[in-house]
This record gives sequence, structure tokens and C-alpha cells, in this order.
Amino acid sequence: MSEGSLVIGTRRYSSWSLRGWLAVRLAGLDVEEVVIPLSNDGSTSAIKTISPSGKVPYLEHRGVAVWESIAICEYCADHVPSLWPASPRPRAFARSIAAEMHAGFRALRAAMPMNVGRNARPLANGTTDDIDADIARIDAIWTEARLDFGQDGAFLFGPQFTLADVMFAPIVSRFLSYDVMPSPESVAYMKAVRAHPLVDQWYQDALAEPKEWRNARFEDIP
Ligand SMILES: N[C@@H](CCC(=O)N[C@@H](CS)C(=O)NCC(=O)O)C(=O)O
Repeated sequence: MSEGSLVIGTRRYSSWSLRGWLAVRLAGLDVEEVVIPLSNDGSTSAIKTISPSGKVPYLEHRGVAVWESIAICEYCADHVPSLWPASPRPRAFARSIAAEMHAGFRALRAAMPMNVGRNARPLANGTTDDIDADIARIDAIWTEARLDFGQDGAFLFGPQFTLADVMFAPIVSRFLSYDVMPSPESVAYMKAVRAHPLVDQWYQDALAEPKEWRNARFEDIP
């Protein structure tokens, strides 16, 4: 018998669900997964009856309710502290960039919604200054983390896939989908994230979802 449940949205599209799911799986929490197909209008009634915020991911574990992906990350780190880097300086950097991701990059997120079925196809109408600014900032974050903290491994803080990597994994997916090519350092990082076994498992599960769950809001981006 599992110790609770993790409610997520359509894997193909639900970038915040990917974050929550990665954190929960990295922490090894024994929860069953409940997938709710996202509706086309961003207001899925089945989610509203379950999650206090009306959004996914939503975690219930040993009677504790947690929502918001960043809070789920912190809950997982309460159980497995090594999900954050150990030393104060990299840990502060990791927490800062994870929070920056949670709060920001709205232009990029709106223009390039996650769609793991889209492969290296640029936006037909090109990017705007706001989107380019988001891409440049993400490239700078990844490069700084990799050069300052990550040199002994493939991820932002080295060999371990931390909660900072968790928060940026859907951005990697977007860059791959919309053929965004940042610096060579960041491109190497993107390849490492895509090859991570849990990220790959998410892709396989997403690509196996029923076609009826496909959603014009995400599929019809030219
Ligand atoms: N700030 C929230 C964002 C969660 C969010 O917006 N989730 C989307 C799916 S990716 C959602 O539940 N949307 C409601 C819907 O599509 O009905 C978090 O970090 O978890």
C-alpha cells in the first residue's frame, strides 16, 4: 500500500507536473501517480476538485498535503537533504535559481509551452525581445552554475541531479522542442538532462499517452 498520491497533468504538456514528479521520484517517496488530462482552456474541473490551488502537481504523502512545485521540492528535500548541494554557497545559488525559475521567465513559458512531442521545430514567427532576454538569462544561469560548481559532473552542480536541475528540466525540454540553441556549455547540459533516466522515463510515458488527450492549445503553436 502506497503512502499517498501525486496528482499530475498530461505528461506531454504539464511542465510543473514534471518538476513535482522528478522531485518525488528522486526522493523515493512511495506515492501512486494520478494523471488528469489537461483541458484545452487551462481550467481542468477534475483538478479543481482535488488540489487546493486548482493546479497540479499536488502531493499527499503520509497525510501531508503539498502544492506548488517549489514547495514539493522543499518537502522532498526535508526527506532527502542531499537533493540540494551540501555546501552553503552552491546551495544558496541552487535555491536562488530554482526560485527564479519558479517565479519568472513568463515570456518564454507563454510562447513556448512544453510539448514533449514537438522536436526541434523553431517558432514560425520567431522570438521577441522578451523571449530572447529569458533565453539569455537562462543560458547565463546554466553557464555560471556549470563553470562555478558543476565541473566534476554533467549537471548544474556536478554529478548529482539536484532540485535546481529539476526546476530547469522543462526548460531543457522547451529548448529541444523549439530548437533553441544557447552556448555550447548549455547545450551539453541540455543533452545530459535529456539523457537522465527519470527524464527519459517521463518522455516515454508522455509519448505513450492517448492521442485523445492531445490539446490544440499546445499542439497548434506554429
Ligand atoms: N505555480 C504552480 C503552477 C502549476 C500550474 O500552473 N499547473 C498547470 C499545469 S502545468 C495547471 O494545473 N493548470 C490548470 C489546468 O490546466 O487546468 C506550481 O509551481 O506548481
